[in-house]
Amino acid sequence: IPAEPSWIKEETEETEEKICTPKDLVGALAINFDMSKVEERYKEMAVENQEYFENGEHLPKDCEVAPKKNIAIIIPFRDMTADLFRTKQFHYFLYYIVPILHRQNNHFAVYLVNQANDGSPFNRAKLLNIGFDVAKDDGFDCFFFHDVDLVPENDKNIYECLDTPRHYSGYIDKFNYKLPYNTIFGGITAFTAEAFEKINGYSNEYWGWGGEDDDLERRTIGGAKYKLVRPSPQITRYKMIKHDHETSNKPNPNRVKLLKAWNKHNQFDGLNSLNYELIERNNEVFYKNITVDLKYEE
Ligand code: UDH
Ligand code: NGS
Repeated sequence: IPAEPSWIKEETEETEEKICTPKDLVGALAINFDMSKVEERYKEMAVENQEYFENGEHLPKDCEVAPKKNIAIIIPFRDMTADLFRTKQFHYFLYYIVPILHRQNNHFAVYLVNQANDGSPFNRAKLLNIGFDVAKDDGFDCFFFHDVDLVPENDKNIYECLDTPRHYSGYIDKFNYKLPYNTIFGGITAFTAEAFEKINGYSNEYWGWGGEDDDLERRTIGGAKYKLVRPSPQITRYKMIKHDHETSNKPNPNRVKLLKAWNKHNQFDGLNSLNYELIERNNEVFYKNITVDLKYEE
């Protein structure tokens, strides 16, 4: 049996009184992505925030974290761009999210789950299942499945898990802060471990762009009968870092067929069929860096 992580403490009467609460939230934030300034800004953020981190985890001070507030932010990732544009997006993401979540004052870690460059198509959903698997093993109990290019515009957009899973990124500048369609479930979702296991996680079978998020919606709403819940449209707004769609992530020609048959494979395709190889794992100051082989078979 692995040793309990040091931040898991027994509940006592004293700790109940010292539950962590957000500190100094400011509301709406000015977000802008000037790509020529990203590394400079990232360094500024690093100097100001590194003291709050240990082993790639943010630890709140002088309080106890409530259950479902040990938050793992799982980012599906592969950067095959010549100018390392996805990596720059990730640095902007950290530049904005770290101070926001520091003020929200919880225990959190960002997991950057890298798909090894072995010629396989990108598989966002499988990377997210793997991030869940690793982070749950590390003791986290609240999971944000989070695209790298979305940044909250308001720090009152509280990152936490309720019993019902929630779609966080319904209101994005790119879509004029309107839902492009009612059942959209892409971008960012938040699940407790119980809820994610109940739906068997994502399908592992979506190789290439599209459909895996709609499949997750079918499992969550159609299969497990959760209500489709989104936090406040006024507060939960996101800015997307603009970019071209990468040629290395072509639309998946099988996605519509797979999606139509979602309830024929959800029972045996997901967390319970997840196979992968962990190639490398390092704790950086602000995140946990994981590289995995997805075992792609043509
Ligand atoms: N991602 C990578 N590398 C890739 C592709 C995707 O890291 O090569 C990650 C990244 O976290 C990104 C997420 O997967 O935020 C989703 O990628 P996406 O390209 O599906 O979505 P995004 O919102 O772009 O970045 C939407 C482009 C619309 C393309 C329409 C195709 N018909
Ligand atoms: C749907 C895709 C989703 C995608 C959404 C928004 O059509 O995966 O568009 O895409 N579903 C299928 O292809 C079956 S976006 O405009 O953000 O690129 O998330």
